[in-house]
Amino acid sequence: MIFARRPLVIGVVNVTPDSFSDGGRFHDVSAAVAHGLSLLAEGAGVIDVGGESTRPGAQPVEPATEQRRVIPVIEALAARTVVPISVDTRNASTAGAAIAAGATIVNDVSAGCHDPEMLGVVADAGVGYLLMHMRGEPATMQDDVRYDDVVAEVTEFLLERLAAARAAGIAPEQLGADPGLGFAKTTGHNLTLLGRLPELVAAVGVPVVVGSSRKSFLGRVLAGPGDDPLPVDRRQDGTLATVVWALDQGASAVRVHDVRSAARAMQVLEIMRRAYDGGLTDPEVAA
Ligand code: PMM
Repeated sequence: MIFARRPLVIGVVNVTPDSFSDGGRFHDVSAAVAHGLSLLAEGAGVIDVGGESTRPGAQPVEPATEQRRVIPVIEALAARTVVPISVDTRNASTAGAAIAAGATIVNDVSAGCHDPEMLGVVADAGVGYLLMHMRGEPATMQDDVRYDDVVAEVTEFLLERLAAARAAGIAPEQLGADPGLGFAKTTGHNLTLLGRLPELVAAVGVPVVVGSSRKSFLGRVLAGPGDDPLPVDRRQDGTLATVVWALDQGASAVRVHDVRSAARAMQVLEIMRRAYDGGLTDPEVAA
């Protein structure tokens, strides 16, 4: 499965009018395709195309609308690259249409809880399946943010959904898991999940993907005491810190909007890892 080829930077293309981070910027097909191609040039190892905003409080989008947004973009990108295209959807019909258009990964923020057909569609197609932890629906998820031990409870949920995916016929090597930063979690929960990431990685037993990019917990950490959270366009430094941390602490992939900086940070991290292992053989690097 693609996520096992770590480390990997997943570039986000949101074809939505209202995503929190980039809503409206790539809403038409040609802008979204151009953006996807630029993320590929910057080093994305997967392009994740979504047509439904899942920001806290977002209202659901009809699958037909979602498909009108993402299918032409996936078709165009799949025709231009061999890099895997993933579709960010909770809807089985959208997943099926995206697979027919060339997507080889389904990224489901509901982990198969939203649409009972989802696991079967993915199993039949034999594509990758990234399942994420969330509670309820994006419209209501921030109403349910109580945990006794967020790492244990998110891990338990992921294990249960991974078992359901396997039981539905999805091959184990096609699976990835994501703790769902920002989905039904407080700032403290998000930071705890990142801080204790190695525990979660060890427990779930499949490649772990982390999506911290531009999320509001970073805006809160970076704000001065008593200040409002920093706006989305001022969270890049924080994003990069979490990207490096997540990859160093065992994540296989990071899902980001700014691919260039994540890919370059990953490149430096990898060379430091080789140096740590005593494996620097490239004369140019060793000189
Ligand atoms: N976050 C968002 C959307 N999809 N998928 C996964 N697997 N993990 C995430 O953290 C995630 C996701 C929300 O961010 P966006 O609106 O900027 O895409």
